[in-house]
Order: sequence, then C-alpha cells, then structure tokens
Amino acid sequence: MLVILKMGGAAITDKAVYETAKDEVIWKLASAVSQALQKDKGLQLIIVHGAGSFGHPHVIKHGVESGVRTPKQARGFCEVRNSCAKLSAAVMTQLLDAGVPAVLLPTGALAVQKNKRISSFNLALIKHALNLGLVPVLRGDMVFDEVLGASVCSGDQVVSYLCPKLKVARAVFATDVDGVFLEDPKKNKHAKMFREIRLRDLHQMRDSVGGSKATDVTGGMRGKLSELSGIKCPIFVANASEPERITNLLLGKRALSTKIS
Ligand code: IP8
Repeated sequence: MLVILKMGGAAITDKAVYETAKDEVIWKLASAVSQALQKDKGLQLIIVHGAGSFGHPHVIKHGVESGVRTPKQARGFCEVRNSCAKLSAAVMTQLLDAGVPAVLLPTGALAVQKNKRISSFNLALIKHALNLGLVPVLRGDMVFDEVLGASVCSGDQVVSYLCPKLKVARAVFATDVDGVFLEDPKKNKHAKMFREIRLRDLHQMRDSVGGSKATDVTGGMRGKLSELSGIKCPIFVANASEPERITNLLLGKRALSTKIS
C-alpha cells in the first residue's frame, strides 16, 4: 500500500520568520513516519514537503512568480532552489535520525512544467527508490518550465500529480491545525472544523475562503483547496504536532482530522 505524507510549509516552518524551520514539529513528523513504518512492514511512503518561509520569500524577492526571462531572474531561480534545499536538508536529517530510510529526490530535478503545471515527471526514479525499500522525499520547488523558463511547483501539485500516476491509496496532509476550518481557528477558538468534506463541495468552499496572508506564492488555503479538488484518492488533513494521529492516518486507522473524499 502506497501512501503520501505532505509536510505542510505552515507546519514545518515559522511562516512569519525568514528561513526558520520548526525543528520540533519536523521531529514529531519524522517520529510519526518511523512508527508507521515499524508497525506496518508492507507500508510504502512518499514524503512531499512544502517551502514555507524558505522558498516563498525568495520567489517574491527575485521577482520570479511569473517566470524566468532575464539573467537576473535566472540567478534568482538558483537562490529559490537553494533556499528550498536548505529546508530539505533539515527534513532529511531528522528523518534519517528517526531511522527512516529517506532519500531526497528534489522535485526540480525530476519534473518539468508547462505554464506552471507539471508536464513531465521522472516517475522511474521514485519507483526505483520505493523498490529498494526507501522513502522518497520530494518538495514544493522551482522547476524548469517549457514556456516560462522556470516556475514554481507547489508541493500540493506534486501530490495531486503523483496520486493517480502511482495509484496512491491515500494522502495525509500534516498542517498547523487539526483539520480544515471555515474560519481561522487561531483567531476564533469556536471555529467549526469539518470532519468530512465531499470533493464536489471543495470548489464551493474554495470561493469562500481567503488567500494566505503570509508570503505564499502558491495561493495559501485557496490555492490548496483548488489543488486538493483534483486529487482522486482520499485525503486526510491533520495536525503535524500530534504524531499519534499522523501515524494512525498513515496506517489507514481513524484519528482526529478532516477527511476529503
Ligand atoms: O510551499 C512552493 O511550494 P509549497 C515552492 O508547497 C516554492 O506551495 C519555490 C515557493
């Protein structure tokens, strides 16, 4: 059984502070993954992490949201990639320390986009890693683009692309809150959390939530809901700081979360 874990940028970084990883949350997720792999020897996992306060501010700073045309932008593209790589290094170190046989496969080295959408992807490398019993780690990244020179590819797009291609059983999105809320639960503690959302209702919800206030070039919650509505396997949105919940969801057991199907 193949499962994807998305480590959301909002969970694993402090989105308000430039290039700041939340090491304690990354450790909880690494431990949750390690537990799941120990409990189910047949479980195959792919991890995709977001960019948070690493990639996004660089995209803005270097003005590469709409593509890469000038030498200055090309240089900026390299800076974005390098920033995403720094967060990958932090994630990788903790996964390996937790005993997870993780191998970094940077999205930018596997995928090409056409007008900001993935047009080709080296799935053979992912399958190769899985066949060796490894856990491939991909990320939201900046990738070459056939039309725009280079463009941003969100981790969510990576998940939505891989799910049907690799017949993924379910995707678990680890974020900084317990699930999907209509209002920000950090601002309103009575905000209603959805336990279950039908895929067809996601489009309507997308129109009623705002974009992200933090620096987020892939559209914040609105962009996320758009991307999720394309994913055809069951999705669970859960709190990254609650490792038992993440382990249970990876194993196909119940835990506090929002199920989207
Ligand atoms: O944080 C964005 O990925 P996301 C990647 O998964 C870059 O949306 C380069 C900002």
